[in-house]
Amino acid sequence: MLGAGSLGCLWAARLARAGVAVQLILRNPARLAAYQRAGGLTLVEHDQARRYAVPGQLTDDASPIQRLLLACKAYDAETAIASIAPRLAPGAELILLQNGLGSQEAVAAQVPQARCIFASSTEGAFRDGTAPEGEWRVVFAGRGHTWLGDSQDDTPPSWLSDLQRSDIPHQWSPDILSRLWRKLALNCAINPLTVLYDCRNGGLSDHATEVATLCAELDQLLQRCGQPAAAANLHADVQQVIQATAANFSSMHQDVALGRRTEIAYLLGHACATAQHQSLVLPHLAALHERLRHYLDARGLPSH
Ligand code: NAD
Ligand code: KPL
Repeated sequence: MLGAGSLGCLWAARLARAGVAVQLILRNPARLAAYQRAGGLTLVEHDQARRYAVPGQLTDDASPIQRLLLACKAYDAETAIASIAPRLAPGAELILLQNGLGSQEAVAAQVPQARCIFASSTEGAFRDGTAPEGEWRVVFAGRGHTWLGDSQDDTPPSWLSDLQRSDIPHQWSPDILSRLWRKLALNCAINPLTVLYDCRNGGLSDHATEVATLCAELDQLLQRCGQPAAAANLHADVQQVIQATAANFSSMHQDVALGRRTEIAYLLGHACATAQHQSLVLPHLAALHERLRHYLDARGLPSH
């Protein structure tokens, strides 16, 4: 497991609980020492905390890697994979848990000897930094599902049974790109506006025309990219998500509120870059991207 953050620790704890051999790869001796002082990972589920003594190791450990779960943010994925690339065994398998699009292909290009499996997850977890275990304590905040797939090869990997016995709800999905595009479109229609209007998801019902215009342009983009299934009923789905999550702050809103870098480049940035590449003019999406970039710049947050 490389990228021992919220989602990575959620996966590692459940795998360890089921007896699947898993190790955390940490990027430097200071982080490894801090992890060892914490005595392992703590997973909080239904208000019950349990610790799992998952072994830790450094990126430059000598042992070869056959199977790797990459769970860092999209903007860290290329650097993270470069740090362990020499350790990948021939035919190694990588599961890429990043949200958005763009990072997965960049990673796959870096490690042509490996099979890259893309994942899209609706599970929710966050690190409870206030606890004595600090960042090694992860709260399982939202039940969800994970779709996994390989657009180059439909064959499901044999280790899906490990996810089954670890109670990680999942499905092998030959149309993983469609799933990732659909999630990207939902995130583009909702998240930037919640940041710009500084509101919960439900607050977007006051901006219904703007949401509808963005959905129409996202629909055009998905059609042009050969993803018609990802475009089907997009606007209705966006409206339904806004209602169902009305009381929540979007993940991008939470990042900005906490002064954390967003994954803008792999969401709205990727949508706008793809439109440009396809010579497709989407003025509202481009203007939204520009407004969001200015907003982030003004707060000293990366806008790319
Ligand atoms: P996170 O910030 O909690 O964890 C990322 C971890 O990766 C951090 O611990 C960081 O130190 C580590 N990291 C970064 N670069 C590294 C490197 N070079 N070497 C070693 N470690 C490195 O992030 P997260 O919330 O777990 O999100 C991971 C991905 O999953 C994101 O793309 C996110 O959008 C997606 N996602 C998260 C959730 C969630 O609930 N947290 C849900 C669905 C999807
Ligand atoms: O995934 C989301 C997020 O906040 O990132 C939803 C709830 C779908 C809003 O776009």
